[in-house]
Amino acid sequence: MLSSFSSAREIQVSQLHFKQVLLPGGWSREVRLSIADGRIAAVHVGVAAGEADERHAIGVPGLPNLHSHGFQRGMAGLTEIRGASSDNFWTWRDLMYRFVARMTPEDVEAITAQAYVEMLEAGFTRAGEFHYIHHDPSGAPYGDIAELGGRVAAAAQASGIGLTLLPVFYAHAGFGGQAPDQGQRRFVNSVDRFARLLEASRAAVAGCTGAVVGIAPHSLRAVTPDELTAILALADTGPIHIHIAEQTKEVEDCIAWSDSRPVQWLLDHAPVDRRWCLVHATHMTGEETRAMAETGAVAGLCPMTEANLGDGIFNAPEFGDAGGGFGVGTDSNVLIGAADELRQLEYSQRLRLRARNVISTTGIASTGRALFDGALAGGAQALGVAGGLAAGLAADIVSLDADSPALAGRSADAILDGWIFASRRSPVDCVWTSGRRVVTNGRHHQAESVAAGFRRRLEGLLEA
Ligand code: NGQ
Ligand code: ZN
Repeated sequence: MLSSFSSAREIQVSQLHFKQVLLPGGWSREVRLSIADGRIAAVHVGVAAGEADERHAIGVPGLPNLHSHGFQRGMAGLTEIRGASSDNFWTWRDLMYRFVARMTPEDVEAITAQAYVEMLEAGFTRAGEFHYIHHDPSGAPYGDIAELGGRVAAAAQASGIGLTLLPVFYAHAGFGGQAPDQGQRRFVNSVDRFARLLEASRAAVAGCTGAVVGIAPHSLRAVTPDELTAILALADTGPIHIHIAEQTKEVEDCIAWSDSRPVQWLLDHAPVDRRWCLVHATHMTGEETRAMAETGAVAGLCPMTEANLGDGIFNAPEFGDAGGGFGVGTDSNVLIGAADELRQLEYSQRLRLRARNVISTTGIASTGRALFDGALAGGAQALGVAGGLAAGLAADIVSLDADSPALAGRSADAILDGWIFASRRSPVDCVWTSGRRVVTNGRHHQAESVAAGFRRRLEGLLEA
């Protein structure tokens, strides 16, 4: 249907009607979302479905995935084998570096596209790509210094997922400016070259609707204080992400270097505020937890990866009590699922505290709702966008299958609890990003061709 008032350029309008939908103010019934030019043009509550409406039962906002390394999808499940001694994060990282060493630009694009298709099928509508493979296998820049950022953008465009690209500054193997090691050669830039990379990255995402470019000092391990100051000066208004306090060894090394724990050091030396996302922030004292919450920075939690890598468990109750906001990320992409991240987040707390319904707003909403609302608000903030279904915002929408057994007879918050805690198969039905439907019946429209490209690339990579 075309709007009648358009003159030179006609704006396409479509109308979705939901029996129940989660709006910023809560669940509403009989709702029409009018979509024009990729955005929600109007929200009408309490209206019967009309002839021009495409009808759906349940609608929720698409969730932001605030932390992804898309390429790591290609090695998912390949590191679940123990080496000669004990296995840990650092031995996993050695294997990851070996995987990185061989990847071509075509590999990066095909693997990232597969990750993004899976994200969309899971109900994520935007990815925060913490992107640090920049150079060719020898460590030399490509002719276009943002070649690989461009490949990530191409994957985002092909899948339709919203992209917040976070070009990463990575220069050292450990605290105190240690020289980078061989496995890190594809990541490394001087501050000057990083400035050029950042400019080129902004150009590389030009074709992606609604793309945002932020910056990401990789970690306090990989960036010196002077470099941190220098690259923060290059950031415009976009988000700033950093890995922090993920592993206990990192905390110990930071103390040995600075006499300070990582989060404490960062809060003392950097202008941390609402633009920041502190990824993991696993190991914090109570004092650090409260101080971080007060900055307004988002805790970028990646519960599935944190479990897979043996990182530890985030101090959620104290952080929440201090008013801290969180979002979730699929990080290593070992298993991509929005419900999975939210469930793991809550279950890790239950196991640690031997309690139930830990991440909840007492008596106000269910745990599923608290997890979903938290991840939506914090994720959007961390990715530099506004989240939720409201007029003027991007039409990033997920519909759920009301016939899914886990949703039987449910309404409102119980739907989210059924999805997150009780679904054997994902109830995600359709997904729209910027008003365009990219998933139907739980399947991405390009799922087959993207998976075929992914398989071809993996066969090449794994036999090499
Ligand atoms: C990453 N992964 O950037 O992919 C890191 C490992 C590094 C996690 N921190 C690389 N989970 O630390 O150098
Ligand atoms: Zn990461």
